[in-house]
Amino acid sequence: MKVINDPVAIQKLKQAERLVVLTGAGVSAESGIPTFRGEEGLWKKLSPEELASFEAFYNNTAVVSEWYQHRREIIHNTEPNPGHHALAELQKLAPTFDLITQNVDGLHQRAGSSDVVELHGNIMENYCVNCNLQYSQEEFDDIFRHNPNHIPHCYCGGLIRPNVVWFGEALPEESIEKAYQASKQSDVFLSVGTSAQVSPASNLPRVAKQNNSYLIEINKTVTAISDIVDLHLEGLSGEILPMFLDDYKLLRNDK
Ligand code: BV8
Ligand code: ZN
Repeated sequence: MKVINDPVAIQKLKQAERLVVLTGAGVSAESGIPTFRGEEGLWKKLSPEELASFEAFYNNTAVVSEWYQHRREIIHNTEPNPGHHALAELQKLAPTFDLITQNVDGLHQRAGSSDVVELHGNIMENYCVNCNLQYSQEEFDDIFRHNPNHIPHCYCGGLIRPNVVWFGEALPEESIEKAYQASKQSDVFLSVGTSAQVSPASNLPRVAKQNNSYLIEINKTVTAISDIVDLHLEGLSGEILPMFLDDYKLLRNDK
């Protein structure tokens, strides 16, 4: 076995019917997408409240819209990494599998994962705050390019915003409800590449633990939940997840 050597972990993974994975910005870091709170974090200079909130958008529409365009540019030029691909493979092998992500970059879907629960939305989708008209990224780019002061207006005159959940905004009811149910019913819960500082997503590992799920964390450092996990695998998710997948195949065949 490459990374799963703990006998309890081996037993739990052998028996597990329901595997739930929660991912954060760390799984996309090796694709070249900056995380939020790390040393190279997006929010090193400007704080999240100054950028990822409706108030910031409303008061500083051009700056916030440019920030999202900048992030879309980065995402557009990246590829899923081996960690994303390993999770897509894992989904095919586990009896029941739920992938819950805090990321808005869509890389899990591009790697082949399906039924991804996007707790914080998707940065490539946009809608009008006034009439709710949806805009594809191409349509948005066109409006943005033709608007010299970078204030993206809908045909109805309203402002067009990214389809992401900002601080102080409720998560999509259906997504968070599905995530809670899956976490509660999980046999093994993997928390990968998240600092576990943003609620309500950060409640999910705790809900899993309270319901006797076996908690595994993959992160390059310790996090806010490291004290409650059963197994902490330290390192880069792009390296650990493929090894985790290999081990999982071995122990499932050895049932
Ligand atoms: C809500 C927007 C209620 C999209 C994001 C005090 C004051 C004000 C608010 C609060 C407060 N206390 C709590 C709150 C609530 C707040 C919150 O939790 N704030 C935190 C900061 C304290 N939460 C909210 O506001 C949420 N809404 O509660 O609404 C409500 C209810 C009903 C009605 C109305 C309102 C909304 C939360 C969503 C906010 N939106 N993003 C965008 O622009 O992207 S949050 C942002 O953080 C991202 O979505 C991101 O996904 C999320 C979590 O961050 P991580 O993914 O964990 O990333 P981070 O950089 O932190 O960590 C990366 C990790 O990876 C690190 O651990 C690192 O070690 C590791 N790593 C790095 N590289 C690798 C790696 N690991 C492995 N391999 C590697 N290669
Ligand atoms: Zn409109």
